[in-house]
Amino acid sequence: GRWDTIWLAGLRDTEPGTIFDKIVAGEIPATVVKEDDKILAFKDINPVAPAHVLVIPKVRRGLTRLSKASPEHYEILGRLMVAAGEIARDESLGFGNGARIVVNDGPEAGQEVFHLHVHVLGGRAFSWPPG
Ligand code: IU
Repeated sequence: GRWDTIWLAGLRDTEPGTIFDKIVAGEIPATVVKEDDKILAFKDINPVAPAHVLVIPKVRRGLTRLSKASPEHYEILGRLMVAAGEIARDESLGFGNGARIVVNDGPEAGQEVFHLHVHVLGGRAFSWPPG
């Protein structure tokens, strides 16, 4: 089925897929706000800001976390960042007055889902340094 197709597309991954593969496959519903052939952006199910969108590569291809990135990922990383920037200025999603754009890399940094994702947070002020 479609799940197997997506699983096989990530052949170089040695780690199992995550719930984000099922969101990409449409097997778990998500509020999609942006999509193209390579990336998917959807509202976080447990938002920590009035506007909270996740941007992910549709196929993980080794990017369990950002620190796995290498030059083979230049294109997808560019697409993720451009999409994050477009979302960060989308007033219809509650953005437009500054955003916090975050990648949590690893458990110590709070990463829970091991399929690279960019958090785009907005609709409130953010402190620095982050918690
Ligand atoms: P983290 O950086 O790995 O901690 O971020 C994972 C995010 O994925 C977190 O904000 C969750 O609320 C979010 N999420 C989701 O939107 N839908 C899901 O089904 C699951 C997690 I599981």
